[in-house]
Amino acid sequence: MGNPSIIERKERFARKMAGKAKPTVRSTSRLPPGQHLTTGFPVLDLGIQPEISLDKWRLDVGGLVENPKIFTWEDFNALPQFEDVSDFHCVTTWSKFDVRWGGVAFFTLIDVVRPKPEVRYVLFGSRDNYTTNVRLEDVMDDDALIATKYDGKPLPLEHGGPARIVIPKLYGWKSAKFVQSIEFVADDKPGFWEVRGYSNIADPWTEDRFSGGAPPPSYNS
Ligand SMILES: Nc1nc2c(c(=O)[nH]1)N[C@H]1C(S)=C(S)[C@@H](COP(=O)(O)O)O[C@H]1N2
Ligand SMILES: [Mo]
Repeated sequence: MGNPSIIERKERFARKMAGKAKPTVRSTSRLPPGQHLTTGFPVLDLGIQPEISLDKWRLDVGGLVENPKIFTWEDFNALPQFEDVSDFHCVTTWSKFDVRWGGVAFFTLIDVVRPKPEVRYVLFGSRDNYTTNVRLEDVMDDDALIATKYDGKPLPLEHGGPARIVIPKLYGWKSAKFVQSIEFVADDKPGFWEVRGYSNIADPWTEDRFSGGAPPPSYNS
């Protein structure tokens, strides 16, 4: 008795892990509308990069799950490791191709904590007090992960280390850096940018940038 939408998507993930599935193609054009390609790796944050030592680091995964868990760094890194290359799209219009992430696949985490059938959304909390929300189906793409590595090396603090979320198919603000909590819930709860006029869904392929269509006052970077 699991969450039916999870079971459905797991098959594709299993094929990818077996090396039998091709990378996800979301459109005929690799660059979503209104985006331009960057070769650097811009840093976007709220002006805070909260440092934490690995022995103090915890990841609290709970909500409507069969097996809530508070991971230490050691526990978390003992989970099966996943590496993947994906594209990253920020709503401020830069996109970066071929970002090589490493860490724990979202599917692996879901296997451990086992969300209940009524779960429909996932809420993320970060150590800079940032929050964001996504639909359960969004973390069940085969390229969503909790990243602890970038380009084969420990994830640098400025990019959200020691661990961050990566959900390539949504605008970057859904990929919480400095993550400290993941909550599986039945009812949605808009996060930091979502309450400030950014789209709840954040799909780059339909240019779903702002709720209501117009830029909120904070959009100027
Ligand atoms: N905790 C936290 N996560 C965050 C942000 C933030 O300010 N705080 N900014 C978001 C935005 S707007 C983007 S585009 C990406 C940027 O990731 P990068 O700095 O590694 O490029 O992180 C997202 N995750
Ligand atoms: Mo962003």
